[in-house]
Amino acid sequence: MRTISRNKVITASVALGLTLTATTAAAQAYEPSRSIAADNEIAAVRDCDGGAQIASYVRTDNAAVTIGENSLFTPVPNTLRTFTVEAAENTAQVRIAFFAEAALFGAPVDNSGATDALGLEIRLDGVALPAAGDLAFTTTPLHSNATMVCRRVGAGTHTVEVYWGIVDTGADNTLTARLDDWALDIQLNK
Ligand SMILES: [Ca+2]
Ligand SMILES: [Ca+2]
Ligand SMILES: [Ca+2]
Repeated sequence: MRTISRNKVITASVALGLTLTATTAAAQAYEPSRSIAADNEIAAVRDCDGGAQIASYVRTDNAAVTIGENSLFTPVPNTLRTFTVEAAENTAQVRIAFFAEAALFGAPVDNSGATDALGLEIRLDGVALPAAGDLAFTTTPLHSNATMVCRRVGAGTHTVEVYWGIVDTGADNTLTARLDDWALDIQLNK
């Protein structure tokens, strides 16, 4: 069963790579609410050990998209993808990585303390995977950033979609966010 208890692992993405920081949420200045229920079936979503590769799906887009402030996260255009796990496979590991040039405009120059951020969620079958649940994808203009999540799923058709939104901590800034030159990498393994 999936639960909606809050995940305590925050993934911080940095330019051209991944840095994972395990800490408590209380220690982070940036702590947006999830926009939807999160998948916290810990054993299924924290450690993913797959076998032989089944399929690989990579999609890229070099068109910039921009959003303003909204209380709801919204889909990143063209990131909705479906994949199928054949009945004969029974289950498969799915590993989903998202890379993009990301920018948040309008935040205070040092953006310390009550941090504003571009938040990002990778949703599998409509549920945010936890590593991306509290993810500040960027807090400043123009970095190439990345994040990755994983899960074992059952036979059938599954959907992946990336969502994003702006978190204006303190509601005291006029913020816009932009994604450009992104890649969505979906890998299926036995
Ligand atoms: Ca571009
Ligand atoms: Ca603010
Ligand atoms: Ca604002």
